[in-house]
Amino acid sequence: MSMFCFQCQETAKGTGCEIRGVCGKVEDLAKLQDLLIYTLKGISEVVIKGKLEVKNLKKANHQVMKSMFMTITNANFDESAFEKQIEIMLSIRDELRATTSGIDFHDAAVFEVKSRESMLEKAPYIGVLATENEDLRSLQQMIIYGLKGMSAYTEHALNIGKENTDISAFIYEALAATLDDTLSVDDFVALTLKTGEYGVKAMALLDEANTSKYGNPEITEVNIGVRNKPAILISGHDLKDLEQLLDQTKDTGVDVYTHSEMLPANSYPFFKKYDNLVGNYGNAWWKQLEEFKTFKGPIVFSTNCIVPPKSEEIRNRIFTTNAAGYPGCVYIEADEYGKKDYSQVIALAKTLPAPEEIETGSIVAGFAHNQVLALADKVVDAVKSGAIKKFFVMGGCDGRMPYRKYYTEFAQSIPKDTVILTAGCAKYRYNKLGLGDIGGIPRVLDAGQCNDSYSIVLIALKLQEVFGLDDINKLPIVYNIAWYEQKAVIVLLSLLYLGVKNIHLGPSLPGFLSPNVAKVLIEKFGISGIGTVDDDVKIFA
Ligand code: FSO
Ligand code: SF4
Repeated sequence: MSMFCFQCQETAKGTGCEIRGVCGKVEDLAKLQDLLIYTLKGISEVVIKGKLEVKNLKKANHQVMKSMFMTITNANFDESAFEKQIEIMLSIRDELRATTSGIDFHDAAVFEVKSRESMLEKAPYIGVLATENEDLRSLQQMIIYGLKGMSAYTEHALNIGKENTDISAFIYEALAATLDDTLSVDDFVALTLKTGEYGVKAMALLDEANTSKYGNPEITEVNIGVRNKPAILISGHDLKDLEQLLDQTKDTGVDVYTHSEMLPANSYPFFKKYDNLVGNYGNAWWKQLEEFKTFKGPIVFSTNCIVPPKSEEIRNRIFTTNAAGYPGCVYIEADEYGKKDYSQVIALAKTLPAPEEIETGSIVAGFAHNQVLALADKVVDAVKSGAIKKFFVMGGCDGRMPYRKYYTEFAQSIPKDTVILTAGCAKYRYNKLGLGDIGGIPRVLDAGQCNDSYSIVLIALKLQEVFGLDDINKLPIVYNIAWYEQKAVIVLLSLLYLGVKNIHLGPSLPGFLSPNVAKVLIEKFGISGIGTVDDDVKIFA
């Protein structure tokens, strides 16, 4: 076995990528990512055992977030970026350790590597499989994956100037715990729920950052057609990047389109002032290779999900920033104030043709919590009158595997008196089906990005309050969630922490769940997989 990774839904055979990642991650990249995580565990132990004041560790806190984010599925394929990040983190670790004394540290807090070769030599001993007990391994990895998702969300919030050092303190606590061999399976089950608790805090922080800066999303018809001007496509989740790109393209004759998880940006009042924000181009992340060919212009990846571009022509048009990276593509660095210079992207756009039309018309977005709560009376009346019988929470991720057509067929097959609440790129499986409305309430209410699952939780809590229910699980809501990568893991753990039961998780249960851990999730939380569309529609109806 040359590598081992089982962090995403598309993991080979549902058990683990051992030769090369289905996502395109190769052996050396996998090793460098493992070593980076190991280094973060070491830093965490120094912080925890050394009782360091997390509030004073801004540089470490931010770099830990970035490092975690870099290792999310298909965020960063650039081995040199990982080598550099490991060096940065080792120097932070050593600086912090130098402030402590008389403490006996784990190898992760003291090991040294001097070169890429020594990094690659060290890696096979510290990866996922180094934890021999499969239940401990399963729980520890689930926690680490949750922390990766959490770090992604807190990094976006930080880019808008909001942070909560309690979340960083928890990240240290949880990562350090994975080095502590005195902890039991029960301890890690408790830590898993605590990860969900901090997941809620992270999503709330990002929601606050986004809405305080960009306003509350509002119902918006988002154009999915094109105009006849050169343009830049911006993908990923980072709204600050979109803001800077729009500021810099204003009056240049270059248009901007959102892609994939950036679609919800069109619903924020702040972004409506930009005439050159045309709308959304294309679909979920996995269709990008096809859609980048017809888009023609430059593409900015503000985060994952990158599909390795096969052609040099497309690689030359891809720019990355934040935690994202791809070898051979230009990386746009922020200056010390977080400002980025997109001039080379804009200059390239001017030399390229306008996007080719692949769709026409519009889709409706913007049903985040504030907007839905503004319609609360209407929604409650529709439920009381029986016009709406049930809500299906179908948020999460999309993916490239053909079996994901389940979600399209499921959305088409559920009764017409039901409403889908969605967030994340899973929406692309059913947001263009024209599923109609119920008394003016669209049957697909799109709350936004995967992190806006927080909005769905707020909506559920509001409905619970309005209907005077003592348990969120008594609401007429069914959870049929799709997952792909680690942001979905933190969303799931957050829902479990909030007491949501009987979540159906598909298209397959995570490969990182050991049989015993899966049993705990099934028995304690009623988690289950999915079946056929026909069977599930009957079960859920
Ligand atoms: Fe999707 Fe990718 Fe948002 Fe993820 S674009 S899969 S869970 O990164 O983050 O929903
Ligand atoms: Fe495999 Fe997913 Fe890991 Fe990529 S991220 S190596 S596809 S398990």
